[in-house]
Amino acid sequence: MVQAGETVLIRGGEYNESPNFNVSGTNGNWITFEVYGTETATIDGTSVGTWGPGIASGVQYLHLKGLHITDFGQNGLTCWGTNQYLKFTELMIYNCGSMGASGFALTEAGGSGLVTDVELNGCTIRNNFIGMKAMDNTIRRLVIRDTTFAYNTGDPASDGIGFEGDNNYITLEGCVSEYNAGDGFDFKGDYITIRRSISRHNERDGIKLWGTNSILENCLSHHNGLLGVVVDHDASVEAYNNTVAYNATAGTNYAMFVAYISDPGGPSSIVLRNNIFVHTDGTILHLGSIETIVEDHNLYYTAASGSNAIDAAYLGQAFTEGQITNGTWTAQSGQGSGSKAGNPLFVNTSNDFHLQSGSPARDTGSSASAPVVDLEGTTRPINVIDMGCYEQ
Ligand SMILES: [Ca+2]
Ligand SMILES: [Ca+2]
Repeated sequence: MVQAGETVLIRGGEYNESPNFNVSGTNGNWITFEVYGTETATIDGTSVGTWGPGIASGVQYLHLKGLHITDFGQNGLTCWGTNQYLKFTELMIYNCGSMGASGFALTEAGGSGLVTDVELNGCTIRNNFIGMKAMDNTIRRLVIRDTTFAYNTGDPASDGIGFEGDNNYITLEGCVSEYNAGDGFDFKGDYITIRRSISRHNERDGIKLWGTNSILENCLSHHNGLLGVVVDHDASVEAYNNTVAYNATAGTNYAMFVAYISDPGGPSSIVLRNNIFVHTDGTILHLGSIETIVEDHNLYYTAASGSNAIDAAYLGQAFTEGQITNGTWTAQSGQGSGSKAGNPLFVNTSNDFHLQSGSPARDTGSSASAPVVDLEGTTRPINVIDMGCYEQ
């Protein structure tokens, strides 16, 4: 029996089994299951059964590193509740969940108790029915770094990572969610921070932030089917140095929607600073029921003729790019300091959202609240702060 503080090394090969991890370490003496060296160890559900490996209810201080998990009809990996202090490093979970389940269910129906203080680092969750999910009100203090959610396409609601419900204190850094059938990042809890992350080519929304006290910084949301960024009613979000471009590929929609209309509730609070919005099919920014707003140093560009740049429903007015440029937006709203309209001159409008020289977004941002590094980790500023997720 493995003891607290010990590491179990797993040799390469294919393991046709579904292990139940039911051992706990202690504070400072974690138990680690780690694939040996550069070998590849795959837990393969073929002819094993439907449920992939599980973290047993009550397990603490456990670290899984390097395992591949594939071909389970239910979840590839499941935490069964009342778990605290778990780490998952460089896992690859793929081709799981064909029965309507997930690659990684951080919590699952039938589990019991909160799952808290969890880290994912460098994992890949791809080609599952759903990517990663959690049940309502089951997660606290989760950090996900450098993890990719891709091609999870089981049905039209299959998110890359979707934590629908009241799951709080979650940070994503350096993550990518792409080519999923549903949303890229879908978080409906409070205290959510998404930084230096990319959501692209998902068939529904790029980034959903549904709760209060949330931060979106240095993110890139592009070529998603519906909205680039959605902030719900009763929410509060601060958004700094994001690039939101060429979303609504499935048909006319907004680039960003604040106080989402289909979920009635109280007004939302929003801070928008140093963001770039480019949009080709509809109005760029919808501001619904607003409690407080701070909007400055953003760049707006729409190639849709006749479209407005800002639909300020809370003022009962909409504003064109020209009305941002000529000061009408500022005069009516009291916002818009340093904001402008114009083509940001991306290097490539399909896949490279760095700014060409001469871009109106270069050296025209605000230093207030600007993140100290950009999406790629480049120290900000170079010369003066740029708008958008890249500093040059
Ligand atoms: Ca969703
Ligand atoms: Ca600069």
